[in-house]
Amino acid sequence: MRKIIHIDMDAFYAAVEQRDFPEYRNKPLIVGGSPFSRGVVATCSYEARPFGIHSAMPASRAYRLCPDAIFVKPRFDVYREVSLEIRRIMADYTDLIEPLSLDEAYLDVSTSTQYAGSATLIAKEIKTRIKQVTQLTASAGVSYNKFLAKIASDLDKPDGLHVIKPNQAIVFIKQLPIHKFHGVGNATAQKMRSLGIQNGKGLQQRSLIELQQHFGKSGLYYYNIARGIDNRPVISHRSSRSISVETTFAQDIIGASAMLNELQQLFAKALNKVTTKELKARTVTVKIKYHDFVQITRSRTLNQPVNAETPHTGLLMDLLKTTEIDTRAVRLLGVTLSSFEETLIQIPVAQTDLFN
Ligand code: DCP
Ligand code: MG
Repeated sequence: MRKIIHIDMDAFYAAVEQRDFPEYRNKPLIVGGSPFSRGVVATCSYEARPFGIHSAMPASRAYRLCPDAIFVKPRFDVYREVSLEIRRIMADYTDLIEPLSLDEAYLDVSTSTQYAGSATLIAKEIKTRIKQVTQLTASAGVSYNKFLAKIASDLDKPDGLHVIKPNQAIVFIKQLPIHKFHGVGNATAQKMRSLGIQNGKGLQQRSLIELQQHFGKSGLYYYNIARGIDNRPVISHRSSRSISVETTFAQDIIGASAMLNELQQLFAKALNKVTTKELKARTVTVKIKYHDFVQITRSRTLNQPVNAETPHTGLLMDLLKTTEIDTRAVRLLGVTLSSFEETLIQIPVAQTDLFN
């Protein structure tokens, strides 16, 4: 049986702003968007939540719900700094850390030695140290798999610590409303409700074949999580050696400009994934599958890691020039980023000493 912790910071961007600007404390604060713009809310402070404001809501709507709210711009550099601070704390307990975003990560502490291997006490200490170092609160979920740990971290927010033990899992899942299942989006939740599945109990009552008929490949995942089974490993960024995104076209495409347009989007997606994992990549590979399934790749390794400022249009074009895209139709395009450098490794030793 594994021991998984999921850590998620509370009202992350908003909490950082309230920490750095005391005048925002105890007030409804909205990060991202402005009252009369078309932007959206990135997040809001807990004081703003009773008004019904939440992430991804149009800022104009948030303003109507709470005209007294303070709107501020996000400061991503600061959030990234804090994110690195919390990752460094986590790294003292395990190498198996899988960040999902700046404020969230899974930890597999199955073989950790602190507190005689008690995941609950380790989670408690991580929360305490995050508070000491960043003055921010985090919520932790502890269980024997990712699915349950992630749900648990949400249950006692803010500043929560919730444990779901193996013998509690089935009963817990039974009462869980279907939209709270991670991996069940709005559209799927809607579909499940239309099938009479309201909660975990409803899901438990469906056969595997039924679920596969309605939800295809995801059917097995739903069948398993309804029974508290989730064997997905925690994959640390250290263990990933490349990140790929690809797309197969409904209709084959032909010609450099159509191709370039697609590749730019794939590149942006891949770069986003790499950045989320706190990695930097130096090699860009383009994959092309022609209409007849013949597949080629072209790559280039740069001296500097790629980032949003990299003149990638020229780079992608250079790679395309050595292919037959102008004469052969293409059914699939992909971009892979590799040759990783890890952001965490670059932290000077003197700084890490702070945590010893
Ligand atoms: N975020 C965003 N856009 C979204 C969702 C989130 O920009 N649609 C950003 C802002 C959040 C951060 O990511 O502060 C973390 O997202 P969470 O979903 O964990 O939300 P919070 O940490 O803000 O609140 P909670 O306490 O509910 O976790
Ligand atoms: Mg959060």
